[in-house]
Amino acid sequence: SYAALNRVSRSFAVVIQQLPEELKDPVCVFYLVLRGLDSVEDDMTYAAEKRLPLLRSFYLKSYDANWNIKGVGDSDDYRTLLANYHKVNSLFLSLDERYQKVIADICCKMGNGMADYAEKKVNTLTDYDNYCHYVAGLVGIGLSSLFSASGLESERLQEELELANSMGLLLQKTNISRDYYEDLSLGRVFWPRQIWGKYATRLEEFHNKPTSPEALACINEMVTNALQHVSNCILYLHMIRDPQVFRFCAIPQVMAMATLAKIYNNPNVYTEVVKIR
Ligand code: IN0
Repeated sequence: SYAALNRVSRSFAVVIQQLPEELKDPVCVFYLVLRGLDSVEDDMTYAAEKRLPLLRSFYLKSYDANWNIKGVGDSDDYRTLLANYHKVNSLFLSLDERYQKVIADICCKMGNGMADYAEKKVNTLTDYDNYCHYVAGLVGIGLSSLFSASGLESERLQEELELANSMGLLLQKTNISRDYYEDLSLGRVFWPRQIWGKYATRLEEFHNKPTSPEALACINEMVTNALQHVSNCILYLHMIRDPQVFRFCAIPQVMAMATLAKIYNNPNVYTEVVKIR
């Protein structure tokens, strides 16, 4: 499973491996299960009649030590992950039941949310927050439960659902803001119409006129929307006691902040994928 982890995530694998021993396997499995679910969601060449039911039932597959699926996934690494998914399941089944329950419960909620959103568009700011809750906020909520279940963090952490949700929303909104060009090329739209509709009648207009005042005002509003979650993220990080758990949580947030600083007022967002070093 750690080899699989290294394949699907270059830098984040290192961040997981520095966690306290007790949490390494649960978080590694949680991450791979979520990546598996993502791979199903993202493979638009996989027919919706099969993809949506699989998203909804994906959490059950973890209990089947032999389950895998071939030919699904939008990149070689993701196809490899799903084709060897039985290995993730055997590590899942070796985990303490408390951890299994948290992982399966979040996977169930997320898969259903993804399937619901596959049919509808992100129009309002409420839609935007709801979609991000399903794909990222739930990750924060699940991680909090794993941290509390390990005894390394307080019982109170898993009750702070709003703070944990904000941790995921800041990361996901940063990705969505940064990935305008990649998502547009792939025919997917995650920017809420309630924001971009103030500055254009079609989302492609920004790509054609990246330095226009409207295009810059729009990326700036996307960044400002993401920044709303910063104070909750600081409050969440403040509750973490274990230094290794703290680093695990803080590193992605620091990278997100650096990305937001880089994409603010940056016309290159509209013509390439802007990456931080
Ligand atoms: C994550 C998050 C993550 C880490 C630590 C604490 C978190 C608290 C709440 C929510 C999410 C938290 O971090 C990873 C980071 C990552 O995968 N980085 C990639 C780079 C990239 O751009 O893909 C890398 O290879 O380094 C993250 O982005 N997500 C994630 C997924 C599962 C888990 Cl267990 C933790 C994805 C997402 C959608 C933002 C939640």
